[in-house]
Amino acid sequence: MRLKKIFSVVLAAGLIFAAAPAAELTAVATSTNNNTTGNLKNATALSAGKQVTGSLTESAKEKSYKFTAPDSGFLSFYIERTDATSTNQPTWKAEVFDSEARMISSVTETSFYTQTVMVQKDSLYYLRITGVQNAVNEKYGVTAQFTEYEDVIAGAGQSAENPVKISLGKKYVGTLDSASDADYIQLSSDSSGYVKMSLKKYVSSISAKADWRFELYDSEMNNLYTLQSSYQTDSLNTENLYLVIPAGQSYTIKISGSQSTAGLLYALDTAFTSTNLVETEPNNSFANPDKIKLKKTYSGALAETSTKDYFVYKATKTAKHTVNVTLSNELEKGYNVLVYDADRNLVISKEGVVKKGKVSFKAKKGKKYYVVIEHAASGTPSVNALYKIKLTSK
Ligand SMILES: [Ca+2]
Ligand SMILES: [Ca+2]
Repeated sequence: MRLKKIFSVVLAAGLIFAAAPAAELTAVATSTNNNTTGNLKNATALSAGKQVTGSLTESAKEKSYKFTAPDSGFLSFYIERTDATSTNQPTWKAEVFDSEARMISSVTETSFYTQTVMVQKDSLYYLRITGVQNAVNEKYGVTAQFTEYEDVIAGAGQSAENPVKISLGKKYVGTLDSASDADYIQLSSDSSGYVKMSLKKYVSSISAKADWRFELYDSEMNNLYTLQSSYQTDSLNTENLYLVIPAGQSYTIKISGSQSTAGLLYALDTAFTSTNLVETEPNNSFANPDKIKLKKTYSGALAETSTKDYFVYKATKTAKHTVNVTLSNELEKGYNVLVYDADRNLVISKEGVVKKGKVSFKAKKGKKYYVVIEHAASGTPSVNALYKIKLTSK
């Protein structure tokens, strides 16, 4: 029942977004007018899902409503003409304000949803209805459409310096208010492991194309990778993005969009798997390799930039050794696996491992060997995989 409700609300909102002229959806970030001293102060309280009817007159040209979120979730208002016998084509303007009377959105139509906003528990929102055309004495109905969601990414004033902190393993829903809006989301973990992320449209049946830009940064805001979801094979989903994280490190996700994504809900999922043996970036050259031991499995991921991972092994015996590499999912181009000796001479390499591969070499006891994982030479660097390496010997 609840799922059905979520679906219908979001679907209807999405259809309105798709159909309405773009200019009407432009969000206005701030308003210098202090609207709380005007009509908003006397706003009528709305309860979720319960329609309230009203009409405007010559003397009362606008009416205001307010809604207090009972929980975190997403909110839009629905306004419709309720007098079926009227032959007029009334149009109303509906403006949504936050508790500080800053305008969030403005839509002008006959029957319509306002732009969806993500809301936190106990936050207050105002709706102001003004007549635009043929609206005098026309009856309308107004409904606060509120859908609870346990983990909503909301909050004004997000920036790289002030990101929203999220917990790994939970699903989050967010939205970009306008073409210039961006969400900054910070994640970290007390234990080492890897994160499998996905960014999707929350309701994939909405036909509007999502072209979010997904960027991942380390704690010093070095860009690790950037994905434009519309360039992915499945343009509605950005899946299997892996990030290997050592304990205590934090990372920032930036989600930005365009006019077409304004008001669309996105779902961000960050599944976390705890594992002790992970690479530690930066490990991008012979100067800073990760030490590895025989018969242990290490997890790593390649970013778009800083594209190599170096590991070093000191042979415990003279024998044939094998580097086994397994990718979490099959890639088109894959990764190269290279082995160098202590003098940095290439010993052996295997190019373009797309799912599983291995290289063997003869190691001498006490000597150092480097194992390097890099993107296959040609094509777009693929960041949609986790790799595991394990060194074995005869
Ligand atoms: Ca790496
Ligand atoms: Ca690296």
